[in-house]
Amino acid sequence: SDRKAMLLQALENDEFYLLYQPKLQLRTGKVIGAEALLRWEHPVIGTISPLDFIPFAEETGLIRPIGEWVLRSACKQNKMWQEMGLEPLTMAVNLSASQLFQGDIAEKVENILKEMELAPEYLELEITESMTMDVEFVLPMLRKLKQIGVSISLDDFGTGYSSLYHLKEFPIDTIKIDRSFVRNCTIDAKDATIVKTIIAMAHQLKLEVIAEGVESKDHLIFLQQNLCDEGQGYLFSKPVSATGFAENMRAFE
Ligand code: G
Ligand code: G
Ligand code: MN
Ligand code: NA
Repeated sequence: SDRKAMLLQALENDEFYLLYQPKLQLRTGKVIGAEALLRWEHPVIGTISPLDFIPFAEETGLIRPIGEWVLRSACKQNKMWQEMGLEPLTMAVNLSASQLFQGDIAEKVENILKEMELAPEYLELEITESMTMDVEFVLPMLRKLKQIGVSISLDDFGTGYSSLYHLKEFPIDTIKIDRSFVRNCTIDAKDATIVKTIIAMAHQLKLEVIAEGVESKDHLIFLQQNLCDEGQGYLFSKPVSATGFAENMRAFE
């Protein structure tokens, strides 16, 4: 189809790029990681959001080469930042469902880390609950990935289905509280309770917890008071280019 040809061409013509958003340790205010976020710059249409092409890329199988491009580029960038002398960061990459259903995803990840000479502790994979339909197949994949030494976070936590089941079964390291709960946590008692309860549950399960969509000083204070480990959001930085990110890091230091 036309759309498939367009996506293939995008890969060939280097129309994809990544933006990076910092993750901060809330206790210290230190930047400890980054999330890589995919963008498509089409020569005629302009910037296209992953929301508008990832589902199609999944249907057509093109998510495989695109996902591999994202992993390789994000790991390469992380290595470059280390070589520039920035404090080492954990780079988070979003994995889509069909990438986890590739039988060889762990080998792919391992090869990319080797190729980039990046230690596995500096890579984190964000998975969403909607993708976790077939636990029996996904679980061995996640275990293999964990064996390599990368970490795994459960993205958009609380919005998927049977969240607690996944929390129990999957070898995850971090819960990402969905930004829909964070948005009104300082003004809505229900959201406040949900956020506090997710933080407490994460800690009792010996998991780290990060809040997404931290947009205000009030959000930050609430999250710090409730001992949320990390935060990510427009208050700290919107997603920026690799160059912009490195400049911000230097400014933070
Ligand atoms: O960056 P933005 O908010 O526009 O991202 C929109 C959605 O696209 C988010 O849900 C995010 O997780 C997803 N996304 C961003 N980059 C990638 C990527 O490289 N791979 C996949 N599968 N999803 C991504
Ligand atoms: O689903 P995922 O968490 O991967 O989506 C990340 C997306 O969230 C990015 O596309 C980014 O643009 C968006 N985002 C990041 N910080 C904020 C924020 O503070 N507020 C809102 N509304 N969106 C954010
Ligand atoms: Mn994410
Ligand atoms: Na999310």
